[in-house]
Amino acid sequence: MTGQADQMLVAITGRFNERVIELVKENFRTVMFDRADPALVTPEVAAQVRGLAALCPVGGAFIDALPNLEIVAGGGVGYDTIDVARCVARGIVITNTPDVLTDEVADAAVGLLINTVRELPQAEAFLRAGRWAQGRFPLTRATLRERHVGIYGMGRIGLAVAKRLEGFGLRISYHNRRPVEGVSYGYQPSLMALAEAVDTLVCVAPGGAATQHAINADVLKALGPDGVFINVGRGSTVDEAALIEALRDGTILAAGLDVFENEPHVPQALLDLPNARLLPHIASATVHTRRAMGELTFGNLESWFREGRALTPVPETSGIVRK
Ligand code: NAP
Ligand code: 8YV
Repeated sequence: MTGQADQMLVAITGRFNERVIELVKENFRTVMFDRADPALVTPEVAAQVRGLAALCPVGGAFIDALPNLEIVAGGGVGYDTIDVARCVARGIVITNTPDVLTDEVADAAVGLLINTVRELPQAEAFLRAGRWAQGRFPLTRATLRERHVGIYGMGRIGLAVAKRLEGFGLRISYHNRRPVEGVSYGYQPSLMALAEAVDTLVCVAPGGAATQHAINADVLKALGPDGVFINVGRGSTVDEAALIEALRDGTILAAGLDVFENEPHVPQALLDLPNARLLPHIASATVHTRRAMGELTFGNLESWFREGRALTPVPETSGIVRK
């Protein structure tokens, strides 16, 4: 970086991507925080921080503790855990990591769907427990055949999931706030209408106030007793208590979840359910893709301070330019 970088600090909050930490430390004067807690920021540091690599949730109080902050570079594509309203009000640009993780997350969504419907993890556990010699693994009740899949959030990842499932010969419909141009899958004007039309719901919608608990008891009931629910979007989008009830009483058949309301805490009631396949938020978690995400997170900081523009600003802050 140029001389101006010597006058400033880039803060890193959280640790979830080592590649970001490595690149930011190599290129900027850096200050690290285990969490985005304003009580950890001294006045001297606060005055110098102009960039932030957000590798954990960042609330408005932390943003307001940094009066000269210009950019918050988020480490993932979802940015529901960054206080967007505060950043917009302060003229701070937020960036995320679109595209570089799309295929990885779509692969994981399809894998989770197959595991949920075909019970492959249970079949492996049966074999490993030495039960095969005593008899065959029972036939699974569910099949992917003839399923109608509804995608809630037909964006970059939703489209990649749809393309994969189309290759499996499955019928696809979707719901977004607006129909996607040039997409031939059936559009439903509401999430409820989508749930009524399909038997398999894949959530790839962003978290945040607009989608909070959108997948509720009524939506789950509409999927029916052969219904399967897959979530690789955000845990906040689901009423988890309603989902537990629906899985417990057979309102739906099964669920596959990579995301939860209160991560990393997963309710015991979900852990106890045999018809729930549960993953610890790993849909993008390969060395290859986390490296690409890390390089884009850093690339945004580098481009902002070197060129005066971010590479991938989120839509809410795309009009903000460096003064
Ligand atoms: P994207 O391209 O922005 O797609 C999001 C889609 O959701 C858009 O089509 C959008 O369409 C729709 N949407 C947004 N708000 C909505 C609402 N209130 N009601 C209905 N539809 C809505 O984003 P992406 O790259 O595909 O990523 C999607 C999400 O996946 C991320 O935000 C993140 O939460 C999650 N994710 C999870 C993992 C994981 O590890 N599990 C990894 C990556 C991403 P409209 O604007 O037309 O409504
Ligand atoms: C990350 C994700 O694991 O990009 C996203 O939105 O959910 C995942 O790729 C997450 O951001 C890490 O906190």
